[in-house]
Amino acid sequence: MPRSARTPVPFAIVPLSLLIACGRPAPTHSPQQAAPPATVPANISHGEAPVGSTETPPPVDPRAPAPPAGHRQQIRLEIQHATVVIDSGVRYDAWTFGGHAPGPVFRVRQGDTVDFTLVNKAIMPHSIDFHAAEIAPDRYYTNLMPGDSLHYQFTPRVPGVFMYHCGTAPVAAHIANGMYGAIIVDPPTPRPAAEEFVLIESEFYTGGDSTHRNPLVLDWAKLLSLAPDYVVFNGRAAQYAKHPIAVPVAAPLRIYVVNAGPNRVSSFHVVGGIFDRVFLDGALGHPLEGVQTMSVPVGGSAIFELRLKQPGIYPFVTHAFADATKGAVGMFEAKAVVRPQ
Ligand SMILES: [Cu+2]
Repeated sequence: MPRSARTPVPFAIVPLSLLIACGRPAPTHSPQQAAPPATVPANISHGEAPVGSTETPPPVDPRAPAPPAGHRQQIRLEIQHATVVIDSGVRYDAWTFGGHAPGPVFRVRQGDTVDFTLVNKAIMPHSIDFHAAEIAPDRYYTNLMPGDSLHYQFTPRVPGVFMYHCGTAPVAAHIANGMYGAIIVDPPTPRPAAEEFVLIESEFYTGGDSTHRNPLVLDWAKLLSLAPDYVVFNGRAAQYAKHPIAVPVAAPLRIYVVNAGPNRVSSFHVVGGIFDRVFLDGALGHPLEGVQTMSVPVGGSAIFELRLKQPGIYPFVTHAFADATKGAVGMFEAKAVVRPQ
């Protein structure tokens, strides 16, 4: 649909809290303000200003990877220090799995053999902790020296979506610097077909060059104060507000949400929707039903299923709105499916 044909949404029906959350760009360096913003910037809003375009893909594809073939899954990860973009024009000196923060999303099946290799191409020790595995940390989650590699196998027993992260001390610094990702473990009988997305919530605590000429770096004092500058989905502030995720109206949606933290609990919510089912970690046969908002603890996850009943734009947020204001906001754009005549 051409942008000019988009039906404007009257300003009056947009909740004030949402406008504050969506309208204010994430702070660039010094988030502590004495008063909330009095005006609504025009970059992310509803109707009266552009909300982005689904014709422009978001920086990070939120779609879940396809289920794998076979029962032996090879996973190889390289640890790299890399500069990543955490907001428009804001670069961050990250520690990563695979050059990006978050690292790649993996998908395996319950009972598969995961054949895992980790290679440390960074200049300092790192490690990896798979929440989907049940193995001895002192044998497998050990520090890997620069240039070294590690190889082992594990068999995921519990279906769900699980965090992985660097476990090297101080763990908070390694996670805050970008060392986390997600692995989906499918049950033996696949879940019903749906449009599937992965959202990894995390925080950035930034210090360093306030002019942004150089990449920002971790501010340890902010981290210990639980005061992030950015709270983001998939590594970048408000990217899916600027580039809404197109979905068919009324189609089944499944959202795999992992909260990497390292500090802030997520209160995941879709404005205009009610979750038909929420699966907490491995609670495959015991979903919660009819849920408006669900906490996703740091280091935890949940799988959300819902349908967006009418065409329109549906923000998703952490309903802890200070964190949404800092970038943990995105939008689904539910569109009618045009079938060929
Ligand atoms: Cu690390």
